[in-house]
Amino acid sequence: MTTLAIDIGGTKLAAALVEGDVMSMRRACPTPGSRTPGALEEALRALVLPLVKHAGRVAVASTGIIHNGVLTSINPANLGGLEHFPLVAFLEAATQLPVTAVNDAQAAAWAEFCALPERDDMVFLTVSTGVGGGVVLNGKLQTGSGGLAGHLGHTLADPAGPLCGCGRRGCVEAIASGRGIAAQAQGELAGLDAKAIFSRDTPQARGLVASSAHALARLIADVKAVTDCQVVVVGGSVGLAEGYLPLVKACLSQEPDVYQVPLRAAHYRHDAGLLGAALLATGDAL
Ligand code: ADP
Ligand code: BMX
Ligand code: ZN
Repeated sequence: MTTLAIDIGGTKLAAALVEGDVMSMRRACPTPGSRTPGALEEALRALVLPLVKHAGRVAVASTGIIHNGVLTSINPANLGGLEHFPLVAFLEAATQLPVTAVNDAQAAAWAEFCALPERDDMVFLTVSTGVGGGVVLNGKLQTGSGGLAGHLGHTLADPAGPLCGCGRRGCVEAIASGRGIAAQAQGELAGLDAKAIFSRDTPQARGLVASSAHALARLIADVKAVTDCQVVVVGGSVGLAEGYLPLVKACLSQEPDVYQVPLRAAHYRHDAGLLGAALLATGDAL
């Protein structure tokens, strides 16, 4: 059966048809910035309706805590201020198909786990609009009793750091994410997004990228201590940006030996969330 996979991120929405690990008719559009669900509903309808007739089910990977089919933002700033959205109920009504939903980084973790040559314990980290995570231990994706498991972007990087949209001060996300990088920019970089900041070769731009990589490397050392995982896979548009992973590797190498863990770029690149949602919906592991 063909799955219509949907990825709801803080910056972009993507959808595609998935059979096995083959993806077709991929479409994407910007995530609307609105505190009300109407704009997201409209964007989702326009994105998925052309694909619905080809599919037998819908599988969603979405930013936010996904529990019992409902999306709750831990950091509403990452979703245009939207705090609560009845994701599964809305998509079932809009498509008339059965719908499953899981957090975007948890979904991507599952796809990336399935791509590993050995089914090692692994942690996936996305550095994108936010910083998300997914943990696979003993072959099982950890979602937690309420969907919160793996929200590693909201662990502490700096108690004196910037306020995070989740209400905590100094989360990894507030320093390392695309939004965090952009929010800290000043002077000639003020108002630019992370993509533009990465393209600038100035001391401030290099400093913001280096702080992000440092915070991520320290998080990875913490993750190693908590899970003893054998590999960490990094995705998201910031995580996959040219030169970023080597910076993270260089920072991690400064930590003591016990915290060292191999780092890899996401095998499925920007499609890990779409594919992982589809795989979880079918119960397949590649
Ligand atoms: P989403 O969060 O919607 O899943 P992305 O993974 O594309 O989307 O992450 C969006 C963030 O990545 C934005 O902050 C954007 O500025 C940044 N970004 C996009 N492309 C690049 C790039 N080539 N280099 C660095 N940052 C990028
Ligand atoms: C935030 C949080 C996570 C998400 C992560 C990455 C919200 C809306 N999202 O920490 O659930 O996994 O961002 O999301 O609270 P992305 O949009 O950057 O992929
Ligand atoms: Zn936070």
